[in-house]
Amino acid sequence: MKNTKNALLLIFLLSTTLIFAQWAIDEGFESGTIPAGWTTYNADGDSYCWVAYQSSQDAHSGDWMAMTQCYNSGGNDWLITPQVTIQDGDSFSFFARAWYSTEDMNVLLSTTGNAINDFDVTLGSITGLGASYVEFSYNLSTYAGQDIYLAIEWLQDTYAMVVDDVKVGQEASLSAPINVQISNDGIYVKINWDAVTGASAYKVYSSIDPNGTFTEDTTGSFTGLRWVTANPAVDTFYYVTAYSADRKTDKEMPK
Ligand SMILES: [Ca+2]
Ligand SMILES: [Ca+2]
Repeated sequence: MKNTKNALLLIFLLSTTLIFAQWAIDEGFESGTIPAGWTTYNADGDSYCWVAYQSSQDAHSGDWMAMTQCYNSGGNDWLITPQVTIQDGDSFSFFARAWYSTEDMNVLLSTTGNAINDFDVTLGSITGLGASYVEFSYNLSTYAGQDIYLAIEWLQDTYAMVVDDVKVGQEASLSAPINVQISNDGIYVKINWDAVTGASAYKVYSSIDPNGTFTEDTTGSFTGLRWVTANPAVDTFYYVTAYSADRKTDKEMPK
């Protein structure tokens, strides 16, 4: 560690931890089809089953959703994900709603095949699902290391059911900024770093005590991957974090 006038240049990295899990399935049906690898069963035998349906005002995201319907009673159609290998911390989540009034559904899991009878684990049995989107989420850590299928079984209550934004896995963690460098010309402190994949914003934190509490430093201004502030009156320590939505990386000090 070397000290320059009014700004400390820190040589060590606080952390290089990088765990990069991510969504194995992240399906909003925006391709306009039920994608290859998915399976549907028209269990009620009528002429309708799960399809991709276009309506921007009814989709949870984008313009498309998965939808099934029945004009009689006893509608029962299955929407099944591709086989997916589960990692610790993974979850299965999706948004669902009735087209109108209410619908029922089972959320099911198979550790074997993707035939209807293979789905012998019931994650949830939902009755009275209303016409506003509800997010359903199930922790799959119990199945870490296993290859599974996940199913949404629609049980008709009224008319039709909608599903969108089906996700299996977990949010990718951002890596910490790297090549964080600091300079101090006696007028300005300038910090720059390499872009972090997936980051939408960065924040700089500072403290006059390296073992003290760092707080977000709003004295400076960002220009892309550079942050500049007036040379502080006292020695100051900094670190940089990357953000995407509400995610935050490990802190990374300049070197
Ligand atoms: Ca969508
Ligand atoms: Ca059907």
